Amino acid sequence: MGDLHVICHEIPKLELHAHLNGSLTETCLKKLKCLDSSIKGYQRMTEVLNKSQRSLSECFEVFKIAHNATNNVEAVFAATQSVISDFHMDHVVYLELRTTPRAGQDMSKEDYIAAVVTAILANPLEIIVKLILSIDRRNSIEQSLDSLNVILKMKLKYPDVIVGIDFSGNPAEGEFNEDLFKKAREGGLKTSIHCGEIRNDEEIEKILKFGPDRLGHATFLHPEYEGNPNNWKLYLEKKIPVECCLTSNVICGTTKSYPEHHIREWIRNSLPHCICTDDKGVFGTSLTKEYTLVAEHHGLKPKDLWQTTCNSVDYIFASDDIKTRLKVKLMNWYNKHE
Ligand code: 6MZ
Repeated sequence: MGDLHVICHEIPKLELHAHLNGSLTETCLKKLKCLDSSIKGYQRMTEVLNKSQRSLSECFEVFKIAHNATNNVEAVFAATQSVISDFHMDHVVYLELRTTPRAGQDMSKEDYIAAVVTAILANPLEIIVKLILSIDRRNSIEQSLDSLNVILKMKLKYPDVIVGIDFSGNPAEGEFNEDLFKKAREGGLKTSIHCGEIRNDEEIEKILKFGPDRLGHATFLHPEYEGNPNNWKLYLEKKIPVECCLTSNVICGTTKSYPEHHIREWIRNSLPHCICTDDKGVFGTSLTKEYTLVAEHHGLKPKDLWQTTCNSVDYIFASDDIKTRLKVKLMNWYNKHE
């Protein structure tokens, strides 16, 4: 195996934690006919973000620009196509895209979801794409229930595309509601819950007890975290796969540095995890970059990265048939590059 960055690019990768509107590049915003002044604002904000650590709340300001650019169905469709194409070019072969259904100019939440699904179904590229729909934590319980009902209705219409539900948004706002996600689970949705992105031991405990299929970030949940040690014990009982997003955590200042990122505990203890981008547009990253960073800062060899990818196949929200196809693809790749 050769040069690290080249290998990281070539490995057929799986992206399991990517927010649609956080993944938009400037090129995509231009295509969406976003105002020049907004694109300049986006450029300025992402440049500032990528030069120094910011607070999470500052990072959340950037999403507003992307949201303004995707407030009609044509733009949502085009944005989805563009993000799928970017991941395909980064050699991602399986993508679980997530997004928060939003009503806008002449657009209902149903229309928003339908636009994303239509773009996924029309995708001609060699990349399998599934959809996870997000509930924004800042919503009231009534608003969240309304979103959930829409999501469940659309799940019945597009059962093969809509596979899961996510709980995300500014972690400083709102709280996890177990009943809501129980209802989602009963409706056939897999659950990926943002957990412990900031210190919040009570919520982490609640989420772990609920037992989602996957956890997003899990930053303040590791053996060296000085918070509630019972949460780590609880985690070890459940061993829920964690979606690790290094650059996002470093830029948002929830992790001090790449070498200190909590992925090291998951690697050291062979705990289930996958490497993800979170918001590749906002944080100026790619899955290839994230793989390279994990290799550089946590001593993983290309074969270990390949193994991490193979392990991730077991955590996806898709059929056994798709899992088998992905494993065959990864095995073939390995045999050619050994
Ligand atoms: C929590 C995040 C996030 O849904 O409009 N989002 N939520 N933590 C993060 N870490 C930085 N990054 C993105 O994509 C943008 C939305 O995803 C959530 C936020 O709610 C953000 O507004 P969509 O496609």
